[in-house]
Amino acid sequence: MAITPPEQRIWWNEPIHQVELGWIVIAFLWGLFMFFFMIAWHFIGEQNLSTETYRINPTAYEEKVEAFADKYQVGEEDGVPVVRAPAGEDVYLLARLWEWWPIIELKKGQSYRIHLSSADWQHGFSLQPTNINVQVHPGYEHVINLTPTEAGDYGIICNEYCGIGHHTMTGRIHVTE
Ligand SMILES: [Cu+2]
Repeated sequence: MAITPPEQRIWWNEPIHQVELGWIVIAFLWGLFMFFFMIAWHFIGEQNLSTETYRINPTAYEEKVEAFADKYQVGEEDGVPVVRAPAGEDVYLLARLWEWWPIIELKKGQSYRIHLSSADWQHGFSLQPTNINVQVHPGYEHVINLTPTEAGDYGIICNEYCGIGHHTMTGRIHVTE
């Protein structure tokens, strides 16, 4: 079948079918409801974390993360440093093509200030299996106050498509007793 123009060239002046109009109205109202309910989810679902955010140069952030890793490194897994920061300390995590660096070790019940930023493109910080998601942008340093409540191994995945190696962009947080 050939692709032919619509019978009425001025198709946008055709009357809308009742059913179609009904669905447009429903979708529009639902969109509005979801938009305003985002504020409620901050309180009800403990989602949409509050972060402090600062402007930073991506290279300066990368240097901060490296200094942090050098200072507190306690081991290595698959060539990636395992870093154990003292309780209450600032913890730095870097997103870059295509890894979350370094591997972090935290203690259950202790509070930390987790810093997140990217060295290159936009990435998504998704902590598995919990429901913590933060958009990570180069040039912005986000700080989250975090107190792990359960020991175990947590995975970080990138949930913002960032190129050919996106699916390999993972990281780890170990929470010890
Ligand atoms: Cu990514």
